Amino acid sequence: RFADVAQAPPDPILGVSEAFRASTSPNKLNLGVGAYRDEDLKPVVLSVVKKAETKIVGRAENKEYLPIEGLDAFRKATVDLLLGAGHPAIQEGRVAVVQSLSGTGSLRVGSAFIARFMKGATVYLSNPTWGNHRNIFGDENVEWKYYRYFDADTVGLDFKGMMEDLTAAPAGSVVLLHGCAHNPTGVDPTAEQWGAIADLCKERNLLPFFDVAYQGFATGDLDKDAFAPRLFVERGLEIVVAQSYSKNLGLYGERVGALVMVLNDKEAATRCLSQLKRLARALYSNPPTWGAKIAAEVVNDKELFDEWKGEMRGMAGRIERVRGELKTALDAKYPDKDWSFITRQIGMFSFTGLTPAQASGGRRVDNMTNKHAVYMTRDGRISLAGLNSAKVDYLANAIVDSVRN
Ligand code: PLP
Ligand code: TYF
Repeated sequence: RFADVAQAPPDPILGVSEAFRASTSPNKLNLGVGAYRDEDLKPVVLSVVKKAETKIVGRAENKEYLPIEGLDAFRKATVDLLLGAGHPAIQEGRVAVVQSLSGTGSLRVGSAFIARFMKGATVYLSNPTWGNHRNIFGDENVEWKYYRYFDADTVGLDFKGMMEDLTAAPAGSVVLLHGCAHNPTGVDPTAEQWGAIADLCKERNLLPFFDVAYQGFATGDLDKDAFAPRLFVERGLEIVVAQSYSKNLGLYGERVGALVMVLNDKEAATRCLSQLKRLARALYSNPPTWGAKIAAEVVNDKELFDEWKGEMRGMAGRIERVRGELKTALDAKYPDKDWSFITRQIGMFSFTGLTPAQASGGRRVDNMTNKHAVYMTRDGRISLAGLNSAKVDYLANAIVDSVRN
């Protein structure tokens, strides 16, 4: 019966971690998965998370199911974080929110909603984008297409191409936008460009669907990193948002996130929430409790919230520092090449351009991994969260060797 089931390909990102674990090289460096590491390259549990957990344990709460839509204190916290506490949309009751299984699960609930209530709509994804976006929409049989995004020549945004492609998208299409710290390129639109994208979405009746996986990780400031979705709402657009606490609270394995719809009409928000619950009921019934309690505890407690902001600045700051050190090392080793893109890019990643389109066929990435034991994704992305000062010189040598040969 199952003899004909074909082997599925390994995930292009998580497969890198598997290969890293299998490597016996003493120099091996894992720059694949986007998960924060400290200067000793060890995973981090934030101090605010430990404090929140102690408080929650002290309350000796039960393990009852949460409601389908999740923990109320968390739902409030997550919308406050996204829009800013006291936002008119919150006061007017036109925000529908379900706690879901981190960013991925929230995106999937959004995808299921599109499949059911926006039949025939196409989702436009940036080229390139986080690889799982294609699975998330494809598995719901939602058609997806690319819009131009990354310009390899400038190592920046192809804003003109993006606007042309979105202008050509049929009215009623969905546009997937990275709220900040675009994965994998680290290239975000400017404030002015965000304004133009918002206006275009309004004019062409496109639904913006924000993937907010790095709020606080781009600039170290939660409010600045929510600039884009807040701007769209300010301009009267209805938006859908998938939020994740994997990176900013370091809750990766706890699966904490939310799917949020900010609408212009309270009654529509009530009905949409009822349908989101209907979808979640069949997908997983109700979300997990522990991580949601932690996130709610941190966001809703002034002292913990302020401490969290400090820890987030610390994480974003460490990444920014190794970014600068890597650029300095590359400038010194290979001064004829312009490495300024490294410090222009934002967030956890650097898109090194080590494999310009199909041209090198991944040859340069192969050299990085096979010769230098630097594990990274084949699109040329490196996670700077996996780098420390001690390894900068080693990495710079590997990059120069791979670019030259
Ligand atoms: N979206 C983007 C762009 C991401 O980079 C990630 C994680 O790397 C996610 C969503 C979702 O991650 P999670 O499901 O752990 O929240
Ligand atoms: O590094 C990235 O881009 C992510 C990381 O369940 C990740 O793909 C890993 C596991 C997961 C979600 C995201």
